[in-house]
Amino acid sequence: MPTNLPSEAKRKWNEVSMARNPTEKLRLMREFLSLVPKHKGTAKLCAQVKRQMAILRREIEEKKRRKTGRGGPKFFVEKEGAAQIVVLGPTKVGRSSLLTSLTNAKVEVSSYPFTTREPVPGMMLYQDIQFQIVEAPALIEGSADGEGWGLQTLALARNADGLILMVDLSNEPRKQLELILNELDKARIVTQKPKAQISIERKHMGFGLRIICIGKLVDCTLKDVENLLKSYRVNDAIVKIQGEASLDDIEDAIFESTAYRPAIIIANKADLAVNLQKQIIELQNFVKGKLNVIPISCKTGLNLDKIGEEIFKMLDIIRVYTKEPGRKNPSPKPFILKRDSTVLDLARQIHSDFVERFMFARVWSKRLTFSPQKVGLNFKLEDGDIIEIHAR
Ligand SMILES: Nc1nc2c(ncn2[C@@H]2O[C@H](COP(=O)(O)OP(=O)(O)OP(=O)(O)O)[C@@H](O)[C@H]2O)c(=O)[nH]1
Ligand SMILES: [Mg+2]
Repeated sequence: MPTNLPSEAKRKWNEVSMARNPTEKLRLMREFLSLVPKHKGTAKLCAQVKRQMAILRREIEEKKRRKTGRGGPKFFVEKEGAAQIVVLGPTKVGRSSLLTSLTNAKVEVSSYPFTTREPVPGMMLYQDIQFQIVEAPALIEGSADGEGWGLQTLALARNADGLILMVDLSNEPRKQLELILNELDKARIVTQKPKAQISIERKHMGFGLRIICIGKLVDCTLKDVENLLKSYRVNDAIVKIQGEASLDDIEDAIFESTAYRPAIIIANKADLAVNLQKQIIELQNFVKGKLNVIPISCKTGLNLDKIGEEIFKMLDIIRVYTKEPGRKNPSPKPFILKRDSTVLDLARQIHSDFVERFMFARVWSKRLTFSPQKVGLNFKLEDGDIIEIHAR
């Protein structure tokens, strides 16, 4: 997004980023837009800012409604269990049917469209952990531009740990998938790990600019990045750059970060499919084989027992069982960590001062030639490992 914005506009965007009050933020965004010259190079940016304004407007409305006690749908679902998975799809694909098949949730299944109007959570057991499955209201074309409850639905997806993209095999599934992916794209949510991952965390005045670059800068130097950030008055922040990032990627992140959410595609109503095999291949080709497509039927129960494992695989997580020194058995409740986590990551999760007090750990694992093995903070953990940490 090479926009070449005038410096007043850049300065204004900094005011937007720093504003905490939604009404104030909205006013500043309007002022920002008036400072942006309108041409082809800025069209995308303007659309994006307008979308952010629409989200803010909704937020303000919702707050007002809650104050006056007029209720209205609630769009934030507190996370529970090992991960929160949001089920997205057009109406009538069977999102409620899936939720009732997999979880304890009570939700209405009906042949009428748009039955589910607010997010409904339920807990699903997978081996020894639980996933929270949340049915989102239906997506429609224009959801990302504020149609229906689209903005809240997409905010729900942004907040999730993973997504189920659900389509109906008896009703043009490829078109349905295209719709879902389009709306996600507009809302800057991607389902494939982007080349660059950039986060900008604003800090108080006087903090200074800290750029942490784990990865590679493409076509630019660290100095260029610093100059760009300074031109936007980003003087006090922690900027993390992962992967392969270009200057454009960093400019993009100043306006809105791209959220990466892993996803699987669930193709429901396999019992009604005319040519199941062919349809599944078509869907796989459509996403260039980058997302898993699982045919299921909520009616016959086909493949419902495979979903837990698919979710687990997509999340790229591992379970680690801790054991207190002297005890015989590990705790039955595992810690959930990202794949490739080390003993250090685990120690941090257990307690903030655990790392300083750490002496050594013992790990039991099937993959080790002998167990237990004495290890240090850098030891890489794997799913199923049992660990005993010795600390001062
Ligand atoms: N044949 C068949 N019908 C199904 C299947 N799954 C769901 N249905 C039917 O599809 C219709 C819609 O199901 P819901 O689960 O309510 O769909 P939804 O996606 O939650 O829809 P909304 O919340 O209204 O947007 C209902 O009539 C279900 O009985 C399936 O696997 N096979
Ligand atoms: Mg529903």
